[in-house]
Amino acid sequence: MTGKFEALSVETLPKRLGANEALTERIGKDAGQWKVREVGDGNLNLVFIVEGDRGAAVVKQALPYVRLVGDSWPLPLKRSFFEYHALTRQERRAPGSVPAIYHFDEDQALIVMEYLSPHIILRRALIEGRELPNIARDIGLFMARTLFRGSDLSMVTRERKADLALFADNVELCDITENLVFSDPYFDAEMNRHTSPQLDGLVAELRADRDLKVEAQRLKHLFAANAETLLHGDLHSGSIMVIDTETRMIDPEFAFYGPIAFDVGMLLANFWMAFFSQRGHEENGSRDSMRAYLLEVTAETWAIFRAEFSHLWRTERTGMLYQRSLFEDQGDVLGSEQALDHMLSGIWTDLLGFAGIEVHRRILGLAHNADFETIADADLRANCEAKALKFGRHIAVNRRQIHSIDEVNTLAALIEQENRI
Ligand code: SR1
Ligand code: MG
Repeated sequence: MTGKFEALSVETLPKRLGANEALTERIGKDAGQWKVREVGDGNLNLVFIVEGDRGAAVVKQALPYVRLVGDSWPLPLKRSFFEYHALTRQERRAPGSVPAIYHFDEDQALIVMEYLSPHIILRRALIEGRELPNIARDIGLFMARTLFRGSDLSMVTRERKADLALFADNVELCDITENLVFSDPYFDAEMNRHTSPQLDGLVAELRADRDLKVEAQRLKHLFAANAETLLHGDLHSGSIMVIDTETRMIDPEFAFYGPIAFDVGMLLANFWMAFFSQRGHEENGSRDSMRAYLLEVTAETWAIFRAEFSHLWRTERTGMLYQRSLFEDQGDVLGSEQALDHMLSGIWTDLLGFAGIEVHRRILGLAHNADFETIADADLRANCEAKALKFGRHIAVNRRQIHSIDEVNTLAALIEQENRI
């Protein structure tokens, strides 16, 4: 299928992809028998599950506009190209962590990939109160491996620069993040919304908070100017699919070269939001254990990330940064460890900033998350959101004075215990 872009539909897919070998090999040749469902529940794309007599596959297709908003907001199809290239790199750098790719059609902005079943979206699992045993390990490893191996700590610098140039063209998706995450939440931007009138006072306070606005812009600067590694770019709990024994990262269409701390901060923010939203999903203290679990997951994810990043630093540091010739080869292992500590502590400080801002944008901006949105009682929802906002503000503005994840989690638990904000 080549030529002019045309959006697929449940009805047209079998006819248009019926001769695609990547699909027929996996799901069966008789396209007339295929069952097709459109299941896309994200903000941007079409996602079809196609089942035949031999198996199933996913067909993901970009639309030339933002699905959440409509065709008044055009968005380049090229995001599918970036997603495809990010997935191939992630699979190389963290094998088994993303869906297998069967086929990519650039003209049709379409990726045919592995159907993960019975996996569900992590966000949904956390809303349901499921305590998945392996997510901290799996996501911590994924982040450390992809972020380390996509940087000048590991790559041949010529190849990294070529890759940097390739992903630098993902301008419009970066623009979404630059506006929706770092700026819009802090003024009365057109597409913003929040739980009103319950949060009106707090929202006005945050938008008048000079320290917070300055910090958000410093983080935006870091995001835009620190092309440190190939990021997933949108690593939240809606971009992860799980079963108890397996975790897979999906949807890296926002991939570009940015600061390591961005992916880690976004991800942890989504665990902290899941934590603050639990009160809205519980009956009679039934989520006490889930709350404890979520805080443990944040601590474990960060610990695994640190440990794996450190391991890669010691064993795979082949890039142009902090060369072994300056340290280990001269017997100066302590120098290399000092540099590692310095790097990890920078990532820590910055991830707190990114996490705080991510919490804010999911409550004040355009793209909210189901953790809070599925709380039907607006007063209860606002109460959960207000606590999260207060937490986000604290960790973003005070990030240089916070030195451990236990400190952050103690703060989260204290704020969560408060009755009203
Ligand atoms: C208009 S797109 C809104 C959000 O959806 C995506 O998943 C990203 O998180 C983006 O910020
Ligand atoms: Mg997405």
